[in-house]
Amino acid sequence: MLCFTIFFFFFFLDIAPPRNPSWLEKIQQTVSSILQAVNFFQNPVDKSEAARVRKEYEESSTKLSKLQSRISSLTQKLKHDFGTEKEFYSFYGHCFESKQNKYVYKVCPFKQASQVEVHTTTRLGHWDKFEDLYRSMIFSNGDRCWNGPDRSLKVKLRCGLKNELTDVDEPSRCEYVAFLSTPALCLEEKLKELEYKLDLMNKEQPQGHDEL
Ligand code: MAN
Repeated sequence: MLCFTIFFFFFFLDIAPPRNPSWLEKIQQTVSSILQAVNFFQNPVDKSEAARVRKEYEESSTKLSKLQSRISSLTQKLKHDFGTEKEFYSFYGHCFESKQNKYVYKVCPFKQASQVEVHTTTRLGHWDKFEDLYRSMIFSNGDRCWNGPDRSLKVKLRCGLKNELTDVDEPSRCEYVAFLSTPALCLEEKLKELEYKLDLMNKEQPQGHDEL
């Protein structure tokens, strides 16, 4: 007990022990590390600092999860074929509608197509692919037709001043066709027209200039 009292006397007053310093120092260090380990002299916790760090952590977590979901939706988007010149990129996330008699037809490229009658929606097909050298969009595996095939839709694309779905028809039961006018096709059409005109001009030009 006496020894312990002497030790604490030196320990707290931080006075160098007169005799056998290395022995006392060893005990001082051991006890000091034990006290630190059990956090005997607890430092007061700064609660406002803890709250600030927690808030910062929560904000960063929210930002991270938003970025992760953006990355995953962009990854999904980039899996699609948007055409040779990526000319159909602007179709992504858009739907085109056309009213024909009692139905409203809704075509959402890269997603699905449907036929809506007041409150009833019939699926005409899920996005399948482009066909005819990017001149048609195919939607297949739609709702089963009674006594018939699964519904499907072929949307024929043509050059137009604006995106416009027209002429939806059902030439064979539950097999639908429609037209979509779009500026996305006009560049290619214009180029072909110019190439054709150039070709004609070349053919019409008189031969034998080099001989002059
Ligand atoms: C619904 C619509 C029609 C289709 C019939 C087939 O009435 O989807 O377009 O021809 O079902 O039974």
